[in-house]
Amino acid sequence: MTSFQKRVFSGVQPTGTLHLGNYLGAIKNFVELQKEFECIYCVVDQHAITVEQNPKELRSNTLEVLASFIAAGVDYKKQIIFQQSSVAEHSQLAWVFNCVSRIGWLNRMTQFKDKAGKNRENVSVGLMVYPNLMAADILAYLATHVPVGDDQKQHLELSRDIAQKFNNDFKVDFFPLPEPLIYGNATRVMSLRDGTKKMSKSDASELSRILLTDSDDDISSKIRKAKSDSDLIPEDKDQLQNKHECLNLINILSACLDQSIEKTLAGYAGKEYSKLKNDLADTLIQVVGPVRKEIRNLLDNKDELNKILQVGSEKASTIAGPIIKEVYKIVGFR
Ligand code: AQP
Repeated sequence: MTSFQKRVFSGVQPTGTLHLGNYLGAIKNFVELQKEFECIYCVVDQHAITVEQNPKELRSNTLEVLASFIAAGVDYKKQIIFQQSSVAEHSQLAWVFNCVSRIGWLNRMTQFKDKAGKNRENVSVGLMVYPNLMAADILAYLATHVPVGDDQKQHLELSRDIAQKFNNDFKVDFFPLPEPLIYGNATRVMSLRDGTKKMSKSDASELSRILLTDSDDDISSKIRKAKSDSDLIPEDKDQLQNKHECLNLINILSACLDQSIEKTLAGYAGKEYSKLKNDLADTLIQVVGPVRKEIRNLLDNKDELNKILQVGSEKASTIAGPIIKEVYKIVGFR
């Protein structure tokens, strides 16, 4: 069994301004992992076009996601940050994986079912084969670890299945089976309007999510209006199981303070929601405020951001190029 060099890969879609779920579920961990791993972070614009995008907005969202990575603390000089569509190897490997992956596997993907809904016959083929492209993103770098939010767990399992099937079909030990890194108190941050739905860029309600670009006033107002109930906050974690909105607020605060849910809950047990909401708003202002300011500064110099993407793409191609050449040899293209 080959021992693979440890390498982190993850991506974020430029489908809109990033929110607290993207930050706490993924990007905060991207920053932590730099201490231990070689990291490759990608703005996955090819994934974004699986649903309709306005080209001008897609271009500006790409720079905003890049700025958000850097503002959150990803070191673009030490790590690789780049745009998916500028490295052709992603599409090249995705085609090979379209032929390795099985339709039955894709049919089981819950994200596809959720996003396609009743419109299944009319959504793009890209939306269905999205997980094959995701496997290609990761495996084009032989990445071993993938930090993601909980919603991407099933796609990661599919990436492992594809890697395994490729290795078996061609009797090689070429691809690692990438491991999901899903950790922290905010692996699934929920909507502020409905504690059973994930916080998402595409939710119709602006009040459902805290954006990394929100002003202090926006943050306070969204948290004040966050759905809650008229009971007092329960004393223990088990009583939170059916109180989705309360659990979400406690989870977010715990993640921001890097402390356990039990410890956070102990501070609010038996109290009204107003105290929790005030403290959460203050904490979020401390967390989001500096990121917002840095995003704004970075977006003032778009030439510099474009240069960072260019350098990142060149570095990424240097790694992916020889790997795809090898894949082509294995499948019999050359
Ligand atoms: N609510 C969330 N809680 C925790 N993690 C989350 N992530 C997304 N939402 C949450 C994680 O953020 C990373 C980037 O996600 P993405 O933008 O590539 O795609 P997504 O998961 O589809 O995110 P959205 O916000 O719901 O986008 P749209 O609305 O465009 O589909 C991933 O690691 C994801 O797990």
